[in-house]
Amino acid sequence: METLQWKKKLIPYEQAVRELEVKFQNIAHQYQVLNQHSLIELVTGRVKTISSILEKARKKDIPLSAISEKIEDIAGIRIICQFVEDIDKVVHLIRERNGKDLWIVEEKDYIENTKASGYRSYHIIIQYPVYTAIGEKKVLAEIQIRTLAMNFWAIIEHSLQYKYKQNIPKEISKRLLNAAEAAFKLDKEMSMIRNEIIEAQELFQLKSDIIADIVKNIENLHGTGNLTEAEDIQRQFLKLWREGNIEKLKKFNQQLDMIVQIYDVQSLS
Ligand code: 0O2
Repeated sequence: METLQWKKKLIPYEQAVRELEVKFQNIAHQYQVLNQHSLIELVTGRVKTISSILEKARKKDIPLSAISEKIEDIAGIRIICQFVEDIDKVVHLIRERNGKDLWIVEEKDYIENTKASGYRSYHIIIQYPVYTAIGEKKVLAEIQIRTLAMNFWAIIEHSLQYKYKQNIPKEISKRLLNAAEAAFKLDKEMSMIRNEIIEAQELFQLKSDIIADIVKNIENLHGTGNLTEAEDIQRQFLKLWREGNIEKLKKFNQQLDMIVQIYDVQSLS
């Protein structure tokens, strides 16, 4: 296939990856804002390189004319979560969109059914419609959902597979299996203290939200021209900030809200 044809062929996949990345990044952001802790740590996407597409087609005996129906992961999205439990929630969110903006073709649960290599991840193959400058096309895309630990292992193992062209020496394979077991244990241990970790993350988020609010209020006060009062409040805030007591900071911010409101009313009258 000529280079230009490849470029044209890959356009819908590039668009699908960009759109899906934005969609899942939005979910990640909105969940964080609403729940004060993250469901999705990271979303990445890529279009398979021409060389990898050709390699896969050769390995699976797929004619070039059939690659868009037979190779499911030309468009690939990876969703990374902190905890195994979060994977179920992400899967649920994707299933809820089935038949709306995407169509689920297949689910592959390599977490329940770990691969012989030690690979763990949850895959959802979807059909996704894109509207490009060259028309409408429904493309297949693979969404891989995994934890940070699963991702770490998979990235390392993938590099070794590439280096050894699928023939990883026995000794290294054994170590990789041990590492997969360690990643599995790490996920399990983290799940045991998940509530503790989430509480800590929520507290951190709450504190940074309150501090951002206080700083905005002090800036507003500055804007009303009450410089002496604003500086006095700034000093009180820095003292409380050093103390680090969230309840006191919260109360301080509530009082500050009222002061700013009074000045706003005065400036209107
Ligand atoms: P790349 O370079 O990441 O794109 P199937 O016919 O369903 O058995 P297929 O299409 O290979 O065969 O599907 P499978 O097994 O679900 O794998 C799809 C993708 O999952 C792979 O794409 C990898 O990204 C990842 N994957 C699957 N098994 C392993 C594994 O043992 N180790 C690692 N690191 N990743 C794995 P590609 O095209 O193989 O690779």
